[in-house]
Amino acid sequence: MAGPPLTDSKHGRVLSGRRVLAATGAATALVCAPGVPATAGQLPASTHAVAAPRVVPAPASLRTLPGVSFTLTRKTKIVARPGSGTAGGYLAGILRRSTGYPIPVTGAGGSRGAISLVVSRHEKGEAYHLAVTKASVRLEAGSAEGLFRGVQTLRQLLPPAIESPTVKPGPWTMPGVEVADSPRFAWRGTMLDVARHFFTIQQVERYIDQAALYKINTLHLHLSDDQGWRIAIDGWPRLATYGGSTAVGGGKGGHYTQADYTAIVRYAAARYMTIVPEIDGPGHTNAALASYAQLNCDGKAPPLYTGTDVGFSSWCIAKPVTYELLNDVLGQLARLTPGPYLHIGGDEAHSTTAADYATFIEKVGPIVGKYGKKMVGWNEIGAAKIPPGSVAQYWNTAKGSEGGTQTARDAVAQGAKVVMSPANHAYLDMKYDQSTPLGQDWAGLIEVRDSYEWDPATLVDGVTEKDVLGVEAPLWSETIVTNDNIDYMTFPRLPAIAEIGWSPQARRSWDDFRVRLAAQGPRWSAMSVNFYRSPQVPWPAS
Ligand code: TNX
Repeated sequence: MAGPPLTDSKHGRVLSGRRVLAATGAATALVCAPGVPATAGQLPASTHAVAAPRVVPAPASLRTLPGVSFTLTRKTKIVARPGSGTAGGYLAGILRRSTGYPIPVTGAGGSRGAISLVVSRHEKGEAYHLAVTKASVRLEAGSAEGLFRGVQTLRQLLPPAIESPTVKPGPWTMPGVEVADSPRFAWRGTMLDVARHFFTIQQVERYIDQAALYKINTLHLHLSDDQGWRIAIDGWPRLATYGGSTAVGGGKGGHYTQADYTAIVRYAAARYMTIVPEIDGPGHTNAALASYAQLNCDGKAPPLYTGTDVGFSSWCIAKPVTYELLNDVLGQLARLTPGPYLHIGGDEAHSTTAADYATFIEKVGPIVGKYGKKMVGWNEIGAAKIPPGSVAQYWNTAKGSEGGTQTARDAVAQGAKVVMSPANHAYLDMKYDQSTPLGQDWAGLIEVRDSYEWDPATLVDGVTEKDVLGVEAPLWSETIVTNDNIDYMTFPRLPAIAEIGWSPQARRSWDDFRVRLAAQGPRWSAMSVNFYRSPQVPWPAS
């Protein structure tokens, strides 16, 4: 993958000097900036160092305008034209905290000196166009969602301290650029396993904001597993109160009320992020089986489980009560979830016969459909009959036509799309190297470069670009407890997966990515993100 460096645009306007500077980690270029007095005999008139653009994910096209820059002042306002949704308020919230400027958001007004957000007929979906010139910043998109994605690029053009929660001195100068950008894939996801360890609403919201900065638009919540059931279900109260009462290691667990879940959905929606709820089955069901004896084939409830084994539990496939429960659970989740998907799990059903597994998937698919949703399942679902329009999430480590890839092809043959989460590239719970204090290593060690250097369109034979809906980086939480733990495993690997999902394959190269990634480090420091300082990345000295 030898894509061109980001700043070396197709217009060829970007100077090689910046690339040399970038390679040393001192990513600065000299551009004009108002308000900075020039000292006679020094550099050309009114100059100070402004960082060259280092945007992740790489925009489809970015042209730097030499000698041009825009500086935020106490007078800067955001003009958010009708239809621009939450983008203006979100951006203002970030800028106000660190600049201390009032940054009013108005629906109308002149564009001079302002940041204008405009919904335009010329762009479609998440595509956006961003022009930073001396006089103004203009962001155009075909939808509010596109403006929100463009805002993430705009943030990254400002100095890292813009992400600070407290007032910093500035100056707040961005380099002049023209960006034309749109995503490669529709599904750019991450997953939080709130079942092995429970995370509070505030923790989930923090994660949503971190992921949004990298244009992630899908948050998959793994709401049930052997160790915990995390969502209150009307008519089945013990699922949450008993099944959710513990966690891996025997901690106190927890669950979301339906109001809590709705709060998360709303928070995500304001960031144009779709929630995909997962109720795993037929395996990974011990917490539910422990909560209601009648769900078990032998009528006996097993004890709660707080270990980390997989594959020992199964719904009772022959009992009607299994489907009565799932009808209630999926019906309630469908009502609470505006997004089009319900994830039914389907992985590692080692205690379910192949015939029972197929029966189960074939019964659940129509329940999902009845509630107007599309079924998502781990790639094993391809072995069963699935409704067209389903989504298979590929998690195996095999490549080409090796073991595990056949079910993905089987799913595609039935009209499904594939979300790529190969465990040996995309799993955020794998260790970086042998010394990583958290995580697992069953799928291998995943340094940042391993998470970056793969192509979803060529990983599995018979699953090509048109079959791929997108990518997702799951964070399984057997070893993950605190925000610091979440941060450490997620950063810098989630931005790598986000770039795979967003940027054109031809624009991606590790040598270019690692330099842009390095520029994120000071941003994460400003945000108090406890990231892993990979030796593969030329972090700037701080
Ligand atoms: C496999 S991958 C699992 C999860 C574990 C994870 C740990 C998949 C669909 N299932 O149950 O948490 O490995 O890495």
